[in-house]
Amino acid sequence: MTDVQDITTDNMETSDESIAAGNGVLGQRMLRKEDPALLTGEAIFTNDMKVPGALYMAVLRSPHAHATITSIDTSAALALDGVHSVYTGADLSDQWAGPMPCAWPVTDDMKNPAHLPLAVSKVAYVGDGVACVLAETDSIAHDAIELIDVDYDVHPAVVDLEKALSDEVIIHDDLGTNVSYTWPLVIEDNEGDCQKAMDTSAHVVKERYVHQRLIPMAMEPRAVVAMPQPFGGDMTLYSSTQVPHILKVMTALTLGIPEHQLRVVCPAVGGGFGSKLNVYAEELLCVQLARTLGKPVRWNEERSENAQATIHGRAQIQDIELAADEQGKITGLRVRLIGDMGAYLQLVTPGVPLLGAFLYGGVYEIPKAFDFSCTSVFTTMTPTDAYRGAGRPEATYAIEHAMDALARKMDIDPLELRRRNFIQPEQFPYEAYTGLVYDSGDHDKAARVAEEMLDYAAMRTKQAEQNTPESTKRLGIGVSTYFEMCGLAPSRVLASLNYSAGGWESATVRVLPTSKIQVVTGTAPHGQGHETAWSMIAADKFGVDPADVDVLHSDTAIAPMGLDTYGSRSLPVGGVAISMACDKVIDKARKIAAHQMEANEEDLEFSGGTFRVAGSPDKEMPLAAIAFEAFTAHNLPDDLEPNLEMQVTYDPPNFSWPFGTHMCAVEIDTETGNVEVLQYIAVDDCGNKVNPLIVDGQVHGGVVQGLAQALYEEARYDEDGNLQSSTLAEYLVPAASDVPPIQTGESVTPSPTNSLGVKGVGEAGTIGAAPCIMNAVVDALSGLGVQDIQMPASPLNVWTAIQEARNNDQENNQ
Ligand code: MCN
Repeated sequence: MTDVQDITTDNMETSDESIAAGNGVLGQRMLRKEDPALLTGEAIFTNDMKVPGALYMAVLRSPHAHATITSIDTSAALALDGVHSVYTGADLSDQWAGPMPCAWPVTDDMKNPAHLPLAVSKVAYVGDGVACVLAETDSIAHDAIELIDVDYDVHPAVVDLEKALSDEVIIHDDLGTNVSYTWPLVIEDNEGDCQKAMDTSAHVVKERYVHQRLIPMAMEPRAVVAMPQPFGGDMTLYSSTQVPHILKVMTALTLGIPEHQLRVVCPAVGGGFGSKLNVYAEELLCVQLARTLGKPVRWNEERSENAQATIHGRAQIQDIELAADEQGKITGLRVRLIGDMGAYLQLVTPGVPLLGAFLYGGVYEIPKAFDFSCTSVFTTMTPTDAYRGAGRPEATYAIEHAMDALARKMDIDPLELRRRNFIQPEQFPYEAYTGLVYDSGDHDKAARVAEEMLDYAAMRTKQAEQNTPESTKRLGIGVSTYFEMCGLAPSRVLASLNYSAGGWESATVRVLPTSKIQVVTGTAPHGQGHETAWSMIAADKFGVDPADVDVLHSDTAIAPMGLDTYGSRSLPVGGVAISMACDKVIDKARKIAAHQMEANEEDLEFSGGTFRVAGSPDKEMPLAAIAFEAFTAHNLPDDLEPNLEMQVTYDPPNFSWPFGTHMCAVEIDTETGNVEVLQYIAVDDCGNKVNPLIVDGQVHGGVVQGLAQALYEEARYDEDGNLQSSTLAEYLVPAASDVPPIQTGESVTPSPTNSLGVKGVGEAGTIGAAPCIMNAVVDALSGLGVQDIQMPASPLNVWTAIQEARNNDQENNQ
């Protein structure tokens, strides 16, 4: 068990020694290679780039949530000194070969409104782009957009999901409805009748949960530089994106650019959390205007602009019914979801609720009496899309919060209720009620580790003593368990969900003539430490120091094939591809070594970077010598191509299924409503770990984002559709001082579906944390009659819930 806050340089130095020996690199807590440049300000981000002759773009955004543009006068902006040009949506409307891309048309009849990089006749949210200015400097461009005069005919905003469903105000006239789609998860051989379970089971809980909108708030807002290359039609797009490859394909399609003439590069990227898994209007505008003008065009997003113009996450209403027998064994589950798409469909907007659909059963043995459907609607707010976890934190919240409600109803311990329903280790691989197969799991083990770390029984005793009717400091204990679905693959399964891309990843591994190693990956890290982790995988395979491995990524000219980084896929798909490519290189090196040493390939052993002939200790050949032989090609086996380089494209046979248990203790001041998290324990089982230090960091960051949803963050809109939390003064991202100590516990259940035995971890913390904390909050207050609290459990929301419970109590006693 490791306390994240206990990680010292000392224990890393110990690890580094064993890494240097080239043995057992995997599993070491190696410091991240990429961090010195990031921490000392040496790393180059897109907006740091010096681009001589570039024009700066600023975008004029709609101040209205829903309006028809009746006229635009750009003359004053054009007259400003330093302004190069001004474009309205109408000026550019014939420049696009296609609309803004949506890659996930979840149903055949899904409604997708016309969406262009700049609105032409109507705007549908505050922040919708209306016109853009190109100028000599950023500040002139921003001054100029203030001078553009736009007349609007303002229509009512739609910020309430149920009102949106009523179609009282239609946002996109041509669609005739605000409903984008309804998607039911149809369970084949559905023997169990969900309604029958609800009608006949001993216990049924029926709950409504509302996931507030969240703003991803990556540390670096978005930035773009589009640079036409001299002497040719080629274009380089630099973007703070997490999907350079997807961006390249989609930009080529949307702008009609021959794909081979487009290169996408991500300089250092300061976080994304899903918000940079997209193709944005500003990327398309910069490329198109740079093409038209033959000059570089750049754009840098401001923080408040980021809050409005970059996608939001969550924003769902869940109605969940959970039925159980006398013993608490689940007998049926029904979920009705309303998803808020915002004004338009971005890249994967419609698919987000589907990603959760398969996880409403949590880690439990669920009968096929499962009934799910999701209806997604347009509103006049910023489009939503994938935000860390994308659908899976929402699903986990629903089942885990409902399990607590059921435990309260049955008056049994919530951990005990969970145990009665866990899928048992011997049942894996386990075909779930959805037809998907969970690869491996040991839920009781993860729960036991967390239970011991919190000293659950002692904490319950303390709670019973502390939570007297007079107490103003009430203790709450939170439990949540989860199954995650990540590393989304194989590609043909994604096809069955109508997803337009595949789930594979590509890797090239080459041993250079001087025996240094290059790994080329299709993943695109933006904070996950891939340079370190991928170096460790290759170093472990070749028996070298990770410092001798270089990882090349995030440039489509260098890593032409890839599907990038999201969905905690990079290790279980991209990392495994690297491992497989290393094996292929070693196989080739073996042929050269056998040829040179006049031995049989089968007699060669490879360890510590050297091939040895079994039984002849003096006959050996190091990788360095083989690499040079492969380079000179003077004496290679017949039919063997020179050079040591191999490529692999890996399409995994299944998703990867991480799981875990989180527990926490909170103390609530009933007089102020303040929630203090006293202790937080995260046991996240992601199979074998490449680098436990990175894993802890990922879990730590993820937990903070779940805690942020539970206690702090909320994108608030007024009824006219104005975002009221567009600065960091109003949108409460937790500060370091708000973060409790987070302890991570050890549980390792390897995945049987890949050779490294790994599962993803990038979203795990976020998935476990919000239900854990909210369960603790309700646990602390249920003795006062509080049934539930709307997230975020801010002091005001908590205090109000306590007062309401007291008032209800008084009314009932009258
Ligand atoms: N890892 C490991 N052993 C495991 C699992 C993972 O050592 N068993 C390491 C990997 O080698 C990798 C890191 O953990 O270095 C995360 O790997 P993985 O779970 O494959 O996730 P991805 O690299 O695909 O990252 C995506 C994931 C997502 S979906 C979001 S959102 C997210 C996240 O990662 N956004 C982040 N973590 C983030 N971290 C930072 N700093 N910034 C973001 O924007």
